[in-house]
Amino acid sequence: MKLYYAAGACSLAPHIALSEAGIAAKTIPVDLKTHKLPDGSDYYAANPKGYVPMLELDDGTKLTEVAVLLQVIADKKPGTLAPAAGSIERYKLMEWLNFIATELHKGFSPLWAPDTPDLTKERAIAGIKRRLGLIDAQLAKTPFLTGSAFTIADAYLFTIVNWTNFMSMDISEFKHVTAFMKRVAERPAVHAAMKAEGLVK
Ligand SMILES: N[C@@H](CCC(=O)N[C@@H](CS)C(=O)NCC(=O)O)C(=O)O
Repeated sequence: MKLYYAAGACSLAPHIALSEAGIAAKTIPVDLKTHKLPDGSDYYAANPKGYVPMLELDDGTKLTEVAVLLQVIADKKPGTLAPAAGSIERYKLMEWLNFIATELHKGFSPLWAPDTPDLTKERAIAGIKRRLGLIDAQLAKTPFLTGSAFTIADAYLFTIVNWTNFMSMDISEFKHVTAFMKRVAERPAVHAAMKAEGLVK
């Protein structure tokens, strides 16, 4: 299996899932400025979407979209990182994955562009904080998003909230989210994935 990634990008979520599941994969860095691979070839030729992550299975099948890759990885080790497919618990997990993908992950998009007007940035931050409020309320009840066990939804949440460190966004008002971030960062498999991407020592 191969994971195409960029350090600290949303591809960290499937990287964490692979690490948590103990699945060996070849990780291939993509330069998101040039869209080139380490051998100089064009990433668009491998993945017309041009973005990370992409997972290439051993039979050559290529899959994209964080929420899908996370489930592909979890389903390789049933009962560890996600409830069984078809169960109501799985749909609850998918509800979180979709919320993180569409409401949180993409909510950050205006903040990455250097030419985004300040008002648009302020609105984006307000939107992110509204979503973090909902997540904080959930994490006040349970240590992880769906209960007492770490799942792929937590890997995704951790990855996206970690971006607040890159842009010095103060989220200290969300006490349960900040405690969650610390708790997840201390997991050996999460630390290993972050170390592999050069994000921590
Ligand atoms: N819908 C995609 C979005 C992936 C995405 O936003 N990737 C970003 C990094 S976090 C990226 O590669 N951006 C560079 C580009 O679009 O060229 C998913 O859920 O996987």
